[in-house]
Amino acid sequence: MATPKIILYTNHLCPWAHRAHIALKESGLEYEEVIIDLNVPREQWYLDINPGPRGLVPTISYNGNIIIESAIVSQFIADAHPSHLLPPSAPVENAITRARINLFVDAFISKVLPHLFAGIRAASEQERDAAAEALIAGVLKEVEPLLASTEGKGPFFGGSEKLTLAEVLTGSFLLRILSFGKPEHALVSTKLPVLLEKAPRFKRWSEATVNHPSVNFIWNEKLVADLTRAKFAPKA
Ligand SMILES: N[C@@H](CCC(=O)N[C@@H](CS)C(=O)NCC(=O)O)C(=O)O
Repeated sequence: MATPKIILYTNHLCPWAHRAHIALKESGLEYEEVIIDLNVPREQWYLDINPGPRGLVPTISYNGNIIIESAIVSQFIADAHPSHLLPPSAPVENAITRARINLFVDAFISKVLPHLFAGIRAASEQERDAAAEALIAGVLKEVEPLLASTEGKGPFFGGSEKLTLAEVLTGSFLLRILSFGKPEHALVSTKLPVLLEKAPRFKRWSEATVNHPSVNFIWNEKLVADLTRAKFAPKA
């Protein structure tokens, strides 16, 4: 296959755009990067590329084909360049693996992630602690059981030794979950790191994921924490 020409329109502080970086890096694909300033209204040229109401990031141009929405972009990359991230959809065992990854990511995004944002926006200590408790409850009920296949095997989804699409789609959020509760940021309850000890599979999986170079190469913990506070945390 000829080397594709890929342009990634992105912003390194956006967890959704971050997914595309992980997918491209882990697939070993070269790409040109265009940073979109999210602090100013999008220019018309970008709205022409990504026609949604707000001109979101990420967008990729793949040999001139425009693809938007981070999950679709990441899946497209994994489909167009088959690798350890995601098996081709047939035979049926592969389709089952793909369904399991989709279910896992859906559980994480819908049952765990909302409590991270609730913790950041909480107006009181009590609300922050309640959000951390709800986050760990979501992990224990929805995510920990789906990580049973990592027991005694590789740390990534399904017991893989290498990243999978599951980590591509969750890694940027895991970076935030594991760092925002540190005392130096205290963006969510500082009890969160202790609470996460209750979920040993999640702990091993999430730590392996955030320590992987394809996941953390654009991550700037302090900058993201400071900007997240400025944008979302209630003003004192
Ligand atoms: N559902 C979209 C969400 C992308 C998204 O919300 N991106 C934000 C940045 S994190 C954005 O571009 N916001 C536009 C703005 O802030 O003006 C995806 O997964 O790609």
